[in-house]
Amino acid sequence: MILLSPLLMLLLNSASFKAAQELPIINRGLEEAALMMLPAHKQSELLTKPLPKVRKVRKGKAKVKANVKSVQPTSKGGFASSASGPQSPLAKPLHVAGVVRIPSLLSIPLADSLRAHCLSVADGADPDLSNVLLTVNRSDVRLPLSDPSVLSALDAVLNGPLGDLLDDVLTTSSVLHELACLISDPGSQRQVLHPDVGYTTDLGIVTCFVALQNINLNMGPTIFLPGTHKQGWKELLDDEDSRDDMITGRPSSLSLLNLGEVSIFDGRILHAGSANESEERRAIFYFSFRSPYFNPASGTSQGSLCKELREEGLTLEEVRVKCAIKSS
Ligand SMILES: O=C(O)CCC(=O)C(=O)O
Repeated sequence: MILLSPLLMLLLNSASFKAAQELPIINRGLEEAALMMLPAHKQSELLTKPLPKVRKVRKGKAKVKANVKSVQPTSKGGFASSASGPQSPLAKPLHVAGVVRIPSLLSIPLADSLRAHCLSVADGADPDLSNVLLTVNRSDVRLPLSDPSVLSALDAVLNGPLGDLLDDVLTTSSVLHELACLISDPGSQRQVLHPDVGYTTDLGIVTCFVALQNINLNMGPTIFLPGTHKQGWKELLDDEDSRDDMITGRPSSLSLLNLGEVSIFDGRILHAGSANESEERRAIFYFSFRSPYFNPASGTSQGSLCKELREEGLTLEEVRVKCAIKSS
């Protein structure tokens, strides 16, 4: 083991050292941003798909079992319900684009109280931080499943259109993979485009980003390249000869969200957090679930989940039950 002097440790942890280390990523992020400003590049806002009125209300375990049985892996890059077809109107848009948005999912009081909790954890003593791409003015704080604000928020968002979507595309026996809050402070730089998982033929991980305040253009909205969860796009991104043309030619969507809105994405899609050029902190509460059939490809990181929850391996249905009990 190499023993580093306290002075060297201080230097390695200092913001200026980190900034120097991160410079190549920052520079590439700036190049990508410039490519997206070219007239040939089409950028738009990530839009919501109109949802049909109300679908049937979740009714206990009978429906849960039926869902688990009906969902089978396909060889076309997703999971599909075999017997009755997908129940959620968002299953197909997620399969096609790799990202969808749901408006007004979390009420303003729940979102406000969750934001206050997340910021107090982040600013408190010894937050449980995980690795994030570009750490200067940006942090990823793992959250336990214990605070009433976290339980109530999850209870609200997992019962409704988002819960239906997860049931359909991953099944109720999918496993909690991440539970955290991403905070990007004023001055945080644009990340480079990346997927969260190495490519697999079938959908493995679905991540949900819940906006804990409005996220407008200068607050660093997440940028998605719809359709790039399919095979081949990551290779084009990794190839210096093809990556610039790919970025210019592929339309991008900006996840401009209102407080309580959610973007939901396939872990394979190319995306990046953009620079926060505002004076406000941007906090995103997020969680992901992984399919029980998921077999991670190389390049898949562990995911941002605290140790206790990783060991517990809670399923979607178990998370629902836990949140319903504790938040009632
Ligand atoms: O900050 C964001 O909007 C996205 C963050 C992200 O994709 C990451 O840290 O891997």
